[in-house]
Amino acid sequence: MVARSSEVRPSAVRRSASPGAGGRRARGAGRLAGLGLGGAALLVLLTGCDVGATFDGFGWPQGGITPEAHRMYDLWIASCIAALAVGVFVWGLIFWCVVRYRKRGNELPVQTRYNMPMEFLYTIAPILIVSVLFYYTAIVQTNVVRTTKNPDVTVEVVAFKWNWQFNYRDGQGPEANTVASVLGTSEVIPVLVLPTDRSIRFEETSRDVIHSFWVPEMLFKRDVFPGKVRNVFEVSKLETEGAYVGRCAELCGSYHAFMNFELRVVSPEKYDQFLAAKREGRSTQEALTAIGEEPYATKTFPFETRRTEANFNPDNASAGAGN
Ligand SMILES: [Cu+2]
Repeated sequence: MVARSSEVRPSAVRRSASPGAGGRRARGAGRLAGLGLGGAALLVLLTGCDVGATFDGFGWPQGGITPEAHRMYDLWIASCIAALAVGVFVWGLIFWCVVRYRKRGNELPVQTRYNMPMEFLYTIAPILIVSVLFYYTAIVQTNVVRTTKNPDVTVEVVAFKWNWQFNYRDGQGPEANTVASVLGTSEVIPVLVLPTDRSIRFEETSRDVIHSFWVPEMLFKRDVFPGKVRNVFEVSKLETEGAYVGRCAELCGSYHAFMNFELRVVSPEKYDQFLAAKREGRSTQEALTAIGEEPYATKTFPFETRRTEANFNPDNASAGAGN
């Protein structure tokens, strides 16, 4: 930076050069900034469950059903709190400057340059903030995408236009065998039955285009690629029994929006019985009935193509079947 001395009045140079008021002010601002940063870092350290519930998750979906979902949720809440803390601190400084240095006459106010504490603060504070956010993001991300050698359950997710097949496997990788399978059709929504309290590995592959496997309550989605790519992710356990809608989250064609499935989380005992029934050759609906579950999806329904003659020939609607 080149000093343009013509802009700086001699009085200003004298005042900023003196170690009195300017130095104290800089130290005060430095202390304030340190306090703000420390507070932000502390807040990031805290998991913000209660705060999140109070503020409706700051826009993040609540009610995750995996430990990984809770960690992602906590990271989001803590990041929001940290951002708000920094925001409030900056707004405070702005308003303080507006009031403290409001116009008092026609003379140009003191022009301060080369204030090392301030310049240092401007540089270090953002680096610190980004470092703290990066640190916690890296920890959570590593946890979420971690895979293990021997998960309790391995399910192969096969996506195709516009439905899903779920293959229960006897091992990992493409060489493992399918021991039971659930297939979605135009009439029946595929129900993916999985147990609570067991680690589950999802191995994804597509038969045609790119899809994306997404259960909103897992707070996680991952693209499903065609070809040799097997996209893999794991959850350490499913915590809550129940039925959850699953979706395709990648625009894959005309009926992408209707490419739904249902995740049915049951007890480990029921899951074993379901799998045994399937291995005996029973249909998914029979196996679900056998374990006392609703045989068909309860959270979503097969899509209606609405392909009537009226859709294709709007001018001849009266001659067609539907309108
Ligand atoms: Cu799709």
